[in-house]
Amino acid sequence: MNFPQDFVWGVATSSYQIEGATREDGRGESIWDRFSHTPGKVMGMENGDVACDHYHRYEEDIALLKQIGVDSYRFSIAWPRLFPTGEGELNGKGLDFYKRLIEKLLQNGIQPLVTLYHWDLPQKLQDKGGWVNRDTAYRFQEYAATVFRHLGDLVTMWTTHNEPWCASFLGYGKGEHAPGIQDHYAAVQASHHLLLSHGLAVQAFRESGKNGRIGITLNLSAAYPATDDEEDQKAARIWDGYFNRWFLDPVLKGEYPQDMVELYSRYQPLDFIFDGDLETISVPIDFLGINYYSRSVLTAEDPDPILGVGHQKPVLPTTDMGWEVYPEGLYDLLTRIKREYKPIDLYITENGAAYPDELKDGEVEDWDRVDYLKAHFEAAERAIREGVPLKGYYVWSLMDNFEWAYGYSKRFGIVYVDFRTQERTLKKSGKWFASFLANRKRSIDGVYE
Ligand code: IFM
Repeated sequence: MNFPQDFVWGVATSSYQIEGATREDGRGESIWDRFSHTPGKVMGMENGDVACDHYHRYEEDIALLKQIGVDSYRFSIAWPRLFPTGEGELNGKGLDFYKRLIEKLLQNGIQPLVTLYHWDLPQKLQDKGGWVNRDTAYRFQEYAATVFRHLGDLVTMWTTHNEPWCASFLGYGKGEHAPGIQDHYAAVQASHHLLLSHGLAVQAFRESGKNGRIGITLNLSAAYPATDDEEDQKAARIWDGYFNRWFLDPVLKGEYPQDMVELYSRYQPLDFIFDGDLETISVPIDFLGINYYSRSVLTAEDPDPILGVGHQKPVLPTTDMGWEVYPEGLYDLLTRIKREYKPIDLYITENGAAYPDELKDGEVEDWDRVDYLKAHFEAAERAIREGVPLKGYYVWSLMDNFEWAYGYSKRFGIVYVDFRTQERTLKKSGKWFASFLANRKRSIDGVYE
């Protein structure tokens, strides 16, 4: 594979999924602490109290990053570590942890890509309505401005939010994620406030005067109709509106997709969208982060009550999440964004797969993950050859971790974690990625020429 010389390769994680130490050094409660400690919400009643104990083992984890040979590491900051109640006085000890982490990364020549929000909202803000409350967007802006002030000389790549679709529709609509609310209208409202807070944070970044680039990470799916039938095509269009365009359009075009506005307004008026909000949401960003895992195939059969669309059952091989392996979808998605939206640098901020890995005789033979990654790398390379401005690629995830409502039952890492001992073992996929990066480095350095 032939990627541009300045292409950025990395791996990604998030705070609640790996850090643990949820009650240490003044960290406040987050909605995921509350949710995971509520019976029936997470498989096996598991939680992130200890997770990968990264809070204490970050140096060991940076050594792993170094061993793999990545250029960059994407991680998130836990808002309640900095502001235990979401606002007010800064908790210096929380900030110090991220300073130590970032300094160590830089000493090792690894560039941090920092996500400001990967779902761990301070519980105290949820008590006031969370993302359904417009005020949360302004609290986020203050939190973001503080982070830029203190870390903005060390970090040059930022994303405001990770996957606002999950934070809103899984958290407030389906209730499968924290805070566990099941109300479609609340989810639409939450999505708007998340997007608004994104724009406000971008403004705060520009006002901070710090050098660097800022964007947002969206989880996007390639949506296809199950057949050529007009009704299936309509279903695919609606799903695309719900999952992709509802987030892409306001950020990149400054408008919500009209078909979805009409659909959602049938239930209740969208009167929480104020004049000027869309200008804020669409303030120019420097790049768009895309998380891609699988495709969605839509039918008019067996429709859900809100969108009126049904999903075709997987017909292709699936990962342990039940998600179809479909690298072509990544190519389709990247080329479609280039075609339909204004030119913008793209990064794949997450891509990877869960498989039921086993550690045997010190090895994890996860060849299915190697195949998955290789096929997706190839799809990305094809898109670049066709002119897509893709600038980097982050594998999800550095290590096995707390997979939200699935607890520790799904392993996404290229590093295996024994959650009883916290021992880390580089899987075959980690070794494959390391040699992919080493070969690339050798060829860039001209060793093969
Ligand atoms: O683990 C998650 C991550 O937190 C967000 N994107 C999808 C991953 C796999 O489900």
